[in-house]
Amino acid sequence: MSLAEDIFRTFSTEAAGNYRLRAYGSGHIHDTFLAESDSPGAPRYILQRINAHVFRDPELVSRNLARITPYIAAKVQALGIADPERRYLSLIPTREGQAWQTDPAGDYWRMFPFLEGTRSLDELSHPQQAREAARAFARYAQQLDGLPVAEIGATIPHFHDAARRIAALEKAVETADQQRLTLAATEVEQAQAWKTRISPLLHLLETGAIPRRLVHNDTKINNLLFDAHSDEALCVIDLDTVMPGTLLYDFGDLVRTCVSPAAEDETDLSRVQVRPDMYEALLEGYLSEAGDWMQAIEKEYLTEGAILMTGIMAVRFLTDFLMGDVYYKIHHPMHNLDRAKNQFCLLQLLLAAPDR
Ligand code: ADP
Ligand code: GN1
Ligand code: MG
Repeated sequence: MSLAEDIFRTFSTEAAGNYRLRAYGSGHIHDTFLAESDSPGAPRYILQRINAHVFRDPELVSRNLARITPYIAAKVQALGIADPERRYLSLIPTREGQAWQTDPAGDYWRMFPFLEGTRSLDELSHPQQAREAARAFARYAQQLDGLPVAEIGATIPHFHDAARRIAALEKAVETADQQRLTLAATEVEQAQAWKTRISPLLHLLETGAIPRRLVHNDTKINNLLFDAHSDEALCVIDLDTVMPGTLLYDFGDLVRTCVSPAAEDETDLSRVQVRPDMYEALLEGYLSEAGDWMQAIEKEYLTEGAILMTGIMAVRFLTDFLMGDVYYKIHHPMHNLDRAKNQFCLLQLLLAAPDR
């Protein structure tokens, strides 16, 4: 029996039939498994091993999750909407009643019900999906608003700190092998230009003029589950980076992953585009949930978030390439460089977009 199967059996499930596990999803970080039974109608589950290289304190990640999931569930239930179960993530406890399980190697595992009748999208095809996604992530930030910041620890300190990301790139440039450095020379220059461009925004973030609050911090579009048969956005997932940040991060990462018809690793850069209708739908959808809880300065600078986050991702992919691919899962040797080129291309297009 595999380790994942052993771990699966430590969680409390209905003992209906034999479960089989297989790798699932297109996330870059955790090891995600879908558990399916051979008994028709038996519930399915998502089992995940937390990536301990990325999350240095997996116990904190697990504790945060055990705090956040019931909090959001209660908020969703209070809305009185039909079928609330597909609209929040919940943890399946272990047979001993714990919110997570450790294995002999010291890794941390958790399990969720598989949210049936949902789908995750890597690219969007209609503005209606973009509007829905933006509303869902804005609502999620609003739901987090009442959770005391002090109760949630920073699972990745300085996660979207652009100055540190640039510093890490500069360090990687010093130690990278010559071949990788030559391949990445243009992108290293592009990173420096971006650094200059965002300097006024960084000042507003550093001084706290743009407020820090609990946000999702990883609003990539495949971290949202849509209804399988409609464009309705149902459930925000991948909650490990819920921690203090700014709304610019959430809106920005959403723009980064929704505005182009091409995936973030598309190598045909002519396919990377800023679709104006998508962009408008994202902004309109996000602001439609803004209400009083969002400050004027947050609304004013939301769109700068796209420049910030697209640049941060470009720099992170580039740094990982120069470091020898130590962070993101890659599927071929140039994968991180391809992602970086794609994101720098998107960044240039966003900077040139007339209505941004
Ligand atoms: P990663 O941090 O590696 O991106 P995620 O938590 O985002 O991990 O999970 C990876 C993918 O697994 C998601 O993009 C989604 O497709 C799928 N997934 C995760 N949790 C669930 C769930 N509870 N129900 C259905 N699908 C899920
Ligand atoms: C990672 O976990 P996933 O695949 O949703 C990364 C994000 C990046 C994204 C780029 C914890 O997100 O910050 O934006 O890849 N998550 C972490 O695709 O580093
Ligand atoms: Mg994910």
